[in-house]
Amino acid sequence: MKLYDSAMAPNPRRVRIFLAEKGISVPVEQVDIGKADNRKPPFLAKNPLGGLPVLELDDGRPLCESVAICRYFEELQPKPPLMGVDAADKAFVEMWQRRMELEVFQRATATFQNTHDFFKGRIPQVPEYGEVQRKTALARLAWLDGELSGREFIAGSRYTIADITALCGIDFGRVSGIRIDPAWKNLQRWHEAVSARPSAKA
Ligand SMILES: N[C@@H](CCC(=O)N[C@@H](CS)C(=O)NCC(=O)O)C(=O)O
Repeated sequence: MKLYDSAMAPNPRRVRIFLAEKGISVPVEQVDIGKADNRKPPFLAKNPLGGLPVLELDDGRPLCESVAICRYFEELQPKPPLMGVDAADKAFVEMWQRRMELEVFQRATATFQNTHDFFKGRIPQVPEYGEVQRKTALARLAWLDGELSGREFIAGSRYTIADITALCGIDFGRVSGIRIDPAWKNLQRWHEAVSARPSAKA
């Protein structure tokens, strides 16, 4: 199999961290988003939507969507569990993963896409929409700070894919002015802890 990756982009980072936590290594090929190589025919044959990452399976099928790729590796190698261990735990991890994706990660990427020069001329931008996303992302971080007052990680006492999605969303948000307020002590404590894991460098 082969992972089509982009070292600078937040979605591929989610998969790289997930793999590092599992201790799995796979062949990787970088795709240059800056040169829009992901929007050209050879790559579009793998993912017509142009998004990274893509995992090409041994039989040649391109598996797209970061969480689907993580799910594949979770099934191949369940330990350490990053997507829950029993019916209720799996459901709660899914709940928090979805919340982190929709409320933090996607708001950070929507802010970037709608306000940053990188996307000027590449996609239609609506800066006002980006500003709304920035403000909402910050409100969600304040909410998350409160949630983390009673537990170590996003979905409970164990590190999961929800932590990975939140970390990648928050770190990517920095370039768009989405930062952890020093008053948010719980979120700060959590961010320091998950950033200190070796996988965060993946
Ligand atoms: N929903 C997809 C999103 C994939 C995506 O949009 N990836 C970004 C990188 S974070 C990308 O390829 N951006 C470049 C572009 O859209 O041209 C996933 O979860 O993997």
